[in-house]
Amino acid sequence: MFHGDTNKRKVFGLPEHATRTALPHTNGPRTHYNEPYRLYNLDVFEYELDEPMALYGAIPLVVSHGLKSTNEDTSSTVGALWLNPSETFVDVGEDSSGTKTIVRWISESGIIDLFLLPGSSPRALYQQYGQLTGTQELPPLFSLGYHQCRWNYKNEDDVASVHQKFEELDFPYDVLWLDIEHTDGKRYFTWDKRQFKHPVEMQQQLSAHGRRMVTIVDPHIKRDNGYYIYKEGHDEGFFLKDAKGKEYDGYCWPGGSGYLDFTSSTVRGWWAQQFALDKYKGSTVDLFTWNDMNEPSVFNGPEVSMSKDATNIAGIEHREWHNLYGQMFHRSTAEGLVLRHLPREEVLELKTSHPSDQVSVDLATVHRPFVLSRAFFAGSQRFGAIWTGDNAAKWSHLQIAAPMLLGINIGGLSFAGADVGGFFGNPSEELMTRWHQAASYQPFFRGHAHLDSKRREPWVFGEPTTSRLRAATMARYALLPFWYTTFYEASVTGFPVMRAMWLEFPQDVESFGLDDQWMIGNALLVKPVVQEGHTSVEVYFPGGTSQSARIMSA
Ligand code: NBV
Repeated sequence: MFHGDTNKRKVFGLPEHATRTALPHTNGPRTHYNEPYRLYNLDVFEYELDEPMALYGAIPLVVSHGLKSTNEDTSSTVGALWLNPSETFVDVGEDSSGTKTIVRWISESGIIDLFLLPGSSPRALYQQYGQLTGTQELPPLFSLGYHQCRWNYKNEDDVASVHQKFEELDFPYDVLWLDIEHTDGKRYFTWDKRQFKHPVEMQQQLSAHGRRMVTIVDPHIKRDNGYYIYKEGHDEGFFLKDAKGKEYDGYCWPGGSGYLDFTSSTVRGWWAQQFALDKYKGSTVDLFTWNDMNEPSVFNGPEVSMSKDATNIAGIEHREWHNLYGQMFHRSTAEGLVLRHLPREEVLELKTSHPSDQVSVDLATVHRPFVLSRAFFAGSQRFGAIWTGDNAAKWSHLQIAAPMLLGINIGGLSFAGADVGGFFGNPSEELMTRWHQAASYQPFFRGHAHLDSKRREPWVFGEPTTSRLRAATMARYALLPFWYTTFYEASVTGFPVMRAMWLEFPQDVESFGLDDQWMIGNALLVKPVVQEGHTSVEVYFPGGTSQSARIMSA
């Protein structure tokens, strides 16, 4: 229960939901949703907006911020972390007198492990939350630039020509991504031998121009004895088991697939070693990783996920740790990208002493990993970036991106973004432009598109769109030192990078509900145009007397 006039106090957090940043109520006099917020990591096909339904990630942190009822000149920020990774429902409402905000938690399993964060300033709250779950990993600088992705860049020629076009147009970008089709039959850590014959040379050509590459590595492992990852994992007994005690067999991209037990530190240590440069054939130090489908997604499983009665090596049911699976996979991958810089003997020494818990801070600072994950839980900020999954090329999806990202940042996970342009469908020139402009002021900045969508690299629409997209990207690059510094601050203090206005202006009641404008760090106020046909926006400037200005945009 959070005390204080509910007209001057709001509740935030509980990502990931496609809803407003200030959480609409799920019961009480101002009910907006008839169901509680659900926290259960799922691969949701074409998700709906304005819904409390579960999405890919779950952070069971609620933050209440508002004016103190005893002294309305001051504010208080308090939080509660319900540390439980099993399926959880959360009701948010208020009492009939409007003086108390009531939050109710129901989890399927686990113990009651509730941490109360007394705040009472936003910064104090994030210091407390950072001590509990860790602060944002400091990303390598390149990963704060623009990323170009598509399902799929088809072959080495395609990669070379996309790269070349960026060069020709003097269009800044840092990373080119390869989706699942680059593999040999969706066997991760392998390459399609016809389309990607020279992976090392391909990466070196990008490296020569200061660019990097990311390849996708999903957690479903093709059950094929000729595939070394499966064979080794199977022989070691590293896979999850079904209720009958047989190796769990789920259906996913490669067909019948096994799922490794990432709750085990031994398995995580083994997985991390797969990223060693001599193990991951065709990889170079400029290759980084994308972890998709790690809710985990199982096409023939309940709600497209893992059966709750599957068990890990320790014999504990999946229902107990479902929301942690993706994070443990993300963690082990990130550790792999650090360990690949160590000589093999040292890695083995680490393995025999303390599997993967021992990645030294120094090493991690020199060779910072970059891993993008779709699933997440409280603490995922320590392992890299996340994105909001399969959105659509619609104005409504551009509009919801900021509220969702602000909510995820309130959950302590700063390095977050939404697919620029929208994953499903085809954006118009105008939508593409507005999306790119907005996303250049959001932490993780990546253009991505579905296999069936039309090509939409920044030059595809022609002028004036190309120049507009380039101008937005240039603005991002001009501010890179500021982004990097703000991320550094987050890595030390835990304070989010993309800030809801109230995080910077905690006494400004008008700003509590705002989620179409935000702060980057404490210095930059952002308000993008996200309405079709609009060329100006009204910006709210906090500071006592309410002020706003209309700003015209190209
Ligand atoms: O790997 C293919 C896609 C990927 O492009 C997308 O970003 C992920 O969210 N992946 C989901 C699987 C298929 C989605 C229909």
